[in-house]
Amino acid sequence: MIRTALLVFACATTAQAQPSPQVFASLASDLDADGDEDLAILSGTYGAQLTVLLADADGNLSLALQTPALIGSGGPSETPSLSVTQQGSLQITSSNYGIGRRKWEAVLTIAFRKSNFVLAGLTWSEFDSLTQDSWRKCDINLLTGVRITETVDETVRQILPEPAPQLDSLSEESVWNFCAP
Ligand SMILES: [Ca+2]
Repeated sequence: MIRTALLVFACATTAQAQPSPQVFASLASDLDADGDEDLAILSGTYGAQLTVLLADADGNLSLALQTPALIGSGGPSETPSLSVTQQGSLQITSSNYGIGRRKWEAVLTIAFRKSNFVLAGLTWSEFDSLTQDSWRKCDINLLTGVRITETVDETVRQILPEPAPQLDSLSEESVWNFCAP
């Protein structure tokens, strides 16, 4: 069932206009902790968007989430990836070490809370390859609101007022803004 769904999804996305969206990664795991294996797909062109299909007890998959692009799809040889944490949350990792001066890597942690998928955590690191000591790191727990940013000069701990945002309300820009200076 999951393999068939992935093939149908891949054919549907590659049939669209140029530049063709592609499937960057897919992963089968129980994402809503009901005991049935679900399917997550990361796809897009310049940005990676997340699709989640949840399985019922008979193994039938239904669309539970389809986000806008949440994060850049990175350098040409750096494919965004999906993984699952020990707690069962989904993680999207994307990076750009290949193009331009600004190098970056981001990890988005997505949790299932109160029947919704939310952005629960975000880590971001970046540096300018032509400027010494220009690195900057950001680590946010969006369930608690704690944001820690680090540079060569300082570490700053803040509390953000917003709760964990639902994923379909986000964009690449709004995800970045959580970590913006
Ligand atoms: Ca499940």
